[in-house]
Amino acid sequence: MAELEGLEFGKSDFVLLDEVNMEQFMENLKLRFEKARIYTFIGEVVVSVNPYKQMDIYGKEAIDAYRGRELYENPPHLYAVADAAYKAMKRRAKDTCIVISGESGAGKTEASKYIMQYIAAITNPSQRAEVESVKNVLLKSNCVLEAFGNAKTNRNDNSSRFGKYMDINFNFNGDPTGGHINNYLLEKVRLLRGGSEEMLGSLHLQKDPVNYVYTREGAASTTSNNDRSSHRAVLSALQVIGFSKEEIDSIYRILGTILILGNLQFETDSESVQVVGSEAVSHIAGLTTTEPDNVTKSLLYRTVATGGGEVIEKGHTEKEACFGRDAFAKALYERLFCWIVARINAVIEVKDYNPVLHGKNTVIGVLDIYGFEIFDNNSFEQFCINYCNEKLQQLFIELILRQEQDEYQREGITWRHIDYFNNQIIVDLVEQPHKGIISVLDEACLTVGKVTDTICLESMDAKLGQHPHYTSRKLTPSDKTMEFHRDFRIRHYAGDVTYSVEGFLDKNKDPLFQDFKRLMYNSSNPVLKEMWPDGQLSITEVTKRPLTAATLFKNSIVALVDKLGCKEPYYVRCIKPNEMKSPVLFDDARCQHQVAYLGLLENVRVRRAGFAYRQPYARFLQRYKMTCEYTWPNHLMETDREAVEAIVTQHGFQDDVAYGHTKLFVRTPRSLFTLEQERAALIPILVLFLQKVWRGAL
Ligand code: AOV
Ligand code: MG
Repeated sequence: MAELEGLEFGKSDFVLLDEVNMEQFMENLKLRFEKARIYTFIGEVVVSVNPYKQMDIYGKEAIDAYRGRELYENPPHLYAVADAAYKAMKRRAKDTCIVISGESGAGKTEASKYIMQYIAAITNPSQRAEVESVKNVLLKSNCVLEAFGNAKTNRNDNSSRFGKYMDINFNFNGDPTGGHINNYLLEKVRLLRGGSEEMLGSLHLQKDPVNYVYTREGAASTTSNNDRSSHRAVLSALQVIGFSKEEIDSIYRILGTILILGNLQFETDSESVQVVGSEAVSHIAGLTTTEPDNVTKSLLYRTVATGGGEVIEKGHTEKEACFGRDAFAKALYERLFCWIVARINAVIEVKDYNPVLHGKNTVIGVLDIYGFEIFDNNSFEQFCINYCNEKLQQLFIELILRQEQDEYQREGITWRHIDYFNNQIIVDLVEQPHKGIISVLDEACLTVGKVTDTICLESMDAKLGQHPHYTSRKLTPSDKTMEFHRDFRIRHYAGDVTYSVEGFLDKNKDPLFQDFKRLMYNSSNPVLKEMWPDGQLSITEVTKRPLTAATLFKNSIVALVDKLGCKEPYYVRCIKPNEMKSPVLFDDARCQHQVAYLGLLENVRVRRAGFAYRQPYARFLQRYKMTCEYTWPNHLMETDREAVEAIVTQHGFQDDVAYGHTKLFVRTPRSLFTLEQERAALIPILVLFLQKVWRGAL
């Protein structure tokens, strides 16, 4: 392996460490961060440390340097992995995927954007218009999805509140022909600021987000100049993607409705619940093109079918009305988001692809999902997010191991097993049928009668009390940091998280009164109607219990993992250097914790204990033939493999290698180092020699 940067920048591949231990790993990681080398390889995996400052390493020059090159020819970079994934796809017609993982704020979303930009930059050299337009939509979709799907949290100012998996389809030329986005949405509600006075006026909105209950919390710290230009960018992106004027108008109307709903209040006079003031209702009716009376009715009553099949209207209590209002607002937002994704998919979907005519259609998938998070108060959303991260860690373990094993087997080489923590046990704790947390939750949601969060927690304690990764305060009353009866704790691969069960059942049921669905379906705005197809069912038809939120989420993540599992994976492992968003602070303890739970040390060990380097015989020969008299300038042996054997033997590291069917495997980096050094020393001599030849001196 070539050391392409000076040693003062540390080792560019952790595999090159003299010894694999935490101390050396951290020393190297820190040194590189301090020298603004934010990327380091572990073989083909890129470890990235969030620089928290703009880096001048993503421009056209960098793109040109990485395009079509091998990993070891350039310093570590996202572009190197992106190119490797692209080459595998193009040369070997492999479906590949790039999985970006790391905790909240570690730099996943930024990395995914650079990767997309790189792929866009290196494809379609002939600038064919239809390919350019696909690329444009793929790139612009990011901006729109971020606007609607990201929000400020304690851990990240631009935190992804949805998971995104984007497939990019390529034709046999290696040019993008389309794509598909899968979104994994969880947390709902936010936005505003930056709209024009005129637009806000027509939506009956005020300019300052502090005026809205739903946006008040996040409103304080952002600067409005930025917001204005971001808003413009989103609008123009929507137009480029092909949203019509009516559609964009509907999007704003829905957002307006949500904000007005958030401020809408109820009061109870003598016997019945009323909406406070009449303005809000008429604005909502106007924005959603529905009848004000119907709006009021859906807010205050629910239609229920009695046992005898009779349909009656039941008035809400004030509490139920508030609950219904918030559920409605959230559902509006969620459906809007899903509709936007579906709308983008309809534009980028590959149409009329004929494999006979066009060759195999291959795919690169890019996964950018919400990272592992721990807040002061963790709820159902964090539970789902962290479960998702467990699944991805499991996949990493599976694939990195499996990939190595497969390769050794394919090449006829014996494999030595390396041990590491397998988080399958935590995955099981959450998702196992009948016993896992999700199944206990679902059971509680299905039980008729009053099941509270606390009762649910008790049944979790009963079923899971013995599990080594589960604790509850009730079971260990000495633990003062947890609240009696209300909390449970999971020992995640990335750390302990205490979840408050409060609200778990409601969030899992995620109930929305049918009346709202019907209200929206009956809107004369076709966009709204399209978002609420289930509103056409009459009350007596709605009998089947919908799947719970946790089960839906689990199913979608299982499907995602299946999808990733059948592709050739490339990994970017992101590390957050500190909690301050500081570009200069390297918090040793925090970083070491991440290195440990991400299993990076084990990753290095697997890579080394097996064979750190492997190269097809022909390529090895090409690079090193100048270092051996029997192979320079050309060898006379029957096969490349024999020629490679000659090089290896001449340099005396025959005990350090294994000969596979098509590749040479080298165990320790040192052997290659020697070769590289010798090669480097020979190059100037060679250049002199060639210059003389050219000048005719020889
Ligand atoms: P995340 O995606 O991993 O968190 P982001 O990619 O949003 O994290 O990164 C958080 C912030 O760190 C960004 O808004 C940038 O300010 C900064 N940052 C990250 N990577 C870079 C980079 N390569 N160059 C410059 N700044 C960077 V979450 O979505 O919360 O899990 O759910
Ligand atoms: Mg993100």
